[in-house]
Amino acid sequence: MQVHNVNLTISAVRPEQYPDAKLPEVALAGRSNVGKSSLINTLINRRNYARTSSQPGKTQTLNFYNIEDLLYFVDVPGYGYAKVSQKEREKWARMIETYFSTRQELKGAISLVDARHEPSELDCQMIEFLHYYNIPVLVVGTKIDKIPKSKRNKSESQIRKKLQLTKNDRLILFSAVDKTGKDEVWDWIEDITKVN
Ligand SMILES: Nc1nc2c(ncn2[C@@H]2O[C@H](COP(=O)(O)OP(=O)(O)OP(=O)(O)O)[C@@H](O)[C@H]2O)c(=O)[nH]1
Ligand SMILES: [Mg+2]
Repeated sequence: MQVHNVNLTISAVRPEQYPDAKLPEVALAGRSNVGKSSLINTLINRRNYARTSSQPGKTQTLNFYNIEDLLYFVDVPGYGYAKVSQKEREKWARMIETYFSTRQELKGAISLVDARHEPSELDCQMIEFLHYYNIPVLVVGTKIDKIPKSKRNKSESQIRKKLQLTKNDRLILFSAVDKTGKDEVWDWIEDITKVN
């Protein structure tokens, strides 16, 4: 998809604040700093539309990006940032649970993991959570420009194994630097949301 029109429609914490445009939604989740905002920027061909963070753990709202009035990307605040208080964590968990368990417009989730490392326990919990709610999953392994080509297959199988991905879960290795995987990610999104 060639994207020309993007709007940050709303930053929401409660269901009353979600947009009511009835467009399909794709959520992006992953630990803080994994590259969620960078993936959005790459998909929409902007350098810094979705703010990439100099301050990890900062974004604590669901950010809805309206893409061409066809669909929304929902940037989910990152998990696993050490300096976030227990109270903030609980607030985050409630917000996420509410959104993923009730949102009719949600068609699928992109779960990002850093392809350079074995996925963390929190990454595993996120996948379990998405499976539990029967949400179609695309796992994106980020920052693969930092992995030599000869080691990418190994990284892929490590991610599949650790996250216990099923045959219904797609896995795509991605780089916001050299755009590897961008077209495949768009294909999955178009497929899941039935827009193109
Ligand atoms: N080399 C490389 N760096 C990347 C890539 N994607 C993101 N980064 C860098 O990783 C850092 C974090 O990226 P963000 O896109 O802000 O991560 P985020 O998941 O949105 O972070 P939070 O909003 O804090 O949850 C930034 O310094 C990016 O430039 C990539 O594909 N390759
Ligand atoms: Mg971000």
